[in-house]
Amino acid sequence: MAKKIISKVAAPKAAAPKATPQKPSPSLKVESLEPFRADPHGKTLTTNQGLPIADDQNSLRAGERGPTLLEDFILREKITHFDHERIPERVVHARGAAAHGYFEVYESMAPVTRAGFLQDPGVRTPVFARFSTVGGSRGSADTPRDVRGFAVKFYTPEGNYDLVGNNMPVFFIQDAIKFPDFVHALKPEPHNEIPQASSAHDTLWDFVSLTLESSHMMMWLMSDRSLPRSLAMMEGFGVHTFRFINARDESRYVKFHWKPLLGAHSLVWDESQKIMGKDADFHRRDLYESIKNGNFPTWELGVQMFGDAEADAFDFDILDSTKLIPEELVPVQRIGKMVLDRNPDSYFAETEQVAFCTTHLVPGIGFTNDPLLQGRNFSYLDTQITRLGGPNFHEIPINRPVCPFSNGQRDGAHRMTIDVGDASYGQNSLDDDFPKELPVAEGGFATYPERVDGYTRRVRSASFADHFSQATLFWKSMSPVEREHIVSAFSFELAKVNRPEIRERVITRMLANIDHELATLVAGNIGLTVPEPASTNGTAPHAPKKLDFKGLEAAPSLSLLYPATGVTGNLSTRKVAILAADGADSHEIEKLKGELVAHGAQGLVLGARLGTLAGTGAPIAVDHTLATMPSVLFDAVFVPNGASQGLLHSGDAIHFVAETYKHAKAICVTGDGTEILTAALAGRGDQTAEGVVVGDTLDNALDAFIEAIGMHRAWSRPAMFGVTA
Ligand code: HDE
Repeated sequence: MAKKIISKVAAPKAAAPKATPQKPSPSLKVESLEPFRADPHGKTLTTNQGLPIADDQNSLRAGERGPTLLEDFILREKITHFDHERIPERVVHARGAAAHGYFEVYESMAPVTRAGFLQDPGVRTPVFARFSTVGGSRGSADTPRDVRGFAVKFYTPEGNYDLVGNNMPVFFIQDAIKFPDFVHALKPEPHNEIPQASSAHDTLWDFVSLTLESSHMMMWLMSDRSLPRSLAMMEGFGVHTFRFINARDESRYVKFHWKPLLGAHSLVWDESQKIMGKDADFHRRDLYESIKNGNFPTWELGVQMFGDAEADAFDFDILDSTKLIPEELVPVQRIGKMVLDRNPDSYFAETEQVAFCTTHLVPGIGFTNDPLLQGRNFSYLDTQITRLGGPNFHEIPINRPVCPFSNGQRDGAHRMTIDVGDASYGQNSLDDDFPKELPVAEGGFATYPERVDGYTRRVRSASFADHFSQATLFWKSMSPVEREHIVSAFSFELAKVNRPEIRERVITRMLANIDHELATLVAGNIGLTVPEPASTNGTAPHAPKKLDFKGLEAAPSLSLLYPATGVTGNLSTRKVAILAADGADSHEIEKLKGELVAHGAQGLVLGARLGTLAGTGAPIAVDHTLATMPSVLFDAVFVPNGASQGLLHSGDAIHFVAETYKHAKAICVTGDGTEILTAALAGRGDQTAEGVVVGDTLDNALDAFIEAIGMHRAWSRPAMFGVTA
């Protein structure tokens, strides 16, 4: 069936997460459909009023060496604009990267929702997705230990719908009134603005050890989920429970999920820290390059749907954002897919100015009384007014709905629309009462008529009282290597906390109530012992009773090693370093590069210097120097036959292979390339370890190497030199 494209944005044919790179949508087409997208090509340089400029190199002076004249309005216009180029960065989620794409539903969801964009598999709805870190400022690095924002704007014919989620399914707090406290504790400390983009400091741990509702989320934050390998390799979650409402006004609850086709995969902490220094733009570069190379990031939209009876049967409250519903209890149904296939042309105009609001809703989707969501529904509109300078931010091109919009709102800073007509109020007789309301039956929005009853009180529901059961469930659901990483993460962060009483409080009040082994291991690493589980903030009793998840002891789908979560075997967007020197086997290098491209991956030749190397056949072009591209920026390394003489004296090359081994990534050496491996392992690593492929020639090593790269990491590989990854 021919695809209908419902907007100004051209969409490509189909997503190919693997294999053949695709061409992004041609920008020319986009430009002709989006008149505000300006291309300077072929244009004359002018002032903002259109005055052609003859000299933009020199300001107007009285005499060749004299003072600059106030009369120089061209200079003043240019500098005045420059002086005002910055807007306030986002209070949280300041650092982000984004892309355009489309969403299409697999089959009509009409039985459960009347949302227009979820009705017709023949329609592609344009989207703009922005990913972000939370704590760091706009100029901070991409790979700190942090939650990632996952915000998607759907440009539907019924208005913009924003699904503003994260890459973790729960949150730190239960009530919006705690959000400023949490963010103040997370952000750099107020007296010296240290540390940047890091949770490893006193105020954060002070807050969470006193606000134990954050226990579950802290487990996620200390897990590998906070270190995504790439933005395209992370899951997304709507977090709150929302509603689907169908044409018969029937409602059911829904939790939203984004499932990456590349699988969810993570970096290791040592790597993440080094990447912050070696390439602070690691994630945004990967997103940009993947799209440029035609390897379009793709997610499936999943929903967990359930009714009141199921909600009531849970031991926890579905309105509590510190709880998730294990997929093992309510399966995730995949209902459509999102493909990101076009990079923004202007970071500022698009990625920075995009304004997400949880209140940007379409008919067929509704809120619940989750107190966190209710607070967010106030916050997002409010924050945009400061950030984007007034109430007309919906007129900025990236925020404009693709459908007509009309109402009596007028004036305000940066008003773009020139409204025609005498009446800016309703009801009016002057303009025949236009714009008119649309009855619900014809598509007008109606809030779901939920019955609400109760006394006006400041109270936390008793159904929100348990803070540890799901944290324990998470711990029990982790594989051994993920548990090791969680222990290391807690140990690292607490070792950075200066006040001993805070360190102790985390052990006794939080970890001891989650799992005794976890608490003991972390305590041991920071020089403490674990007493009996201590009493908590008064909401949970001594040694709190654990909730029952219908007998579920663990939820395997939460582990990154669960096959449907950490999908393996897809090499798309992976980067492989080829260490080369004069004498390297040109044929092997060409062959590997070709094979990688066929898998949607890339092989890049690294040498001591730029230029070409004398290979055994054709000259070998060096893509990058070893000094600029360290191992942490790659997924695997190949040392071809013939390169060893040139590389053996290179500390960078030996370190490269050793570090790749340490981070449990795939290694392939052929012929005399083994000498580099031997030098790198220095008698302490294991050449037969998982993910290390040694071959006489590439021909007999290639399949095993491709498989090893597709595995993401060789977790069984023993830690080298006693340093864990
Ligand atoms: Fe946000 N959050 N948030 N948040 N949030 C913002 O809005 C807020 C929460 C999330 O790429 C702000 O435009 C409150 C949960 C994302 O532009 C602000 C509360 C989740 C983004 C704000 C929360 C999120 C934001 C800052 C607790 C996951 C970035 C700038 C009640 C479900 C969107 C802005 C983008 C941004 C408030 C909690 C996700 C201040 C008050 C839970 C992905 O309005």
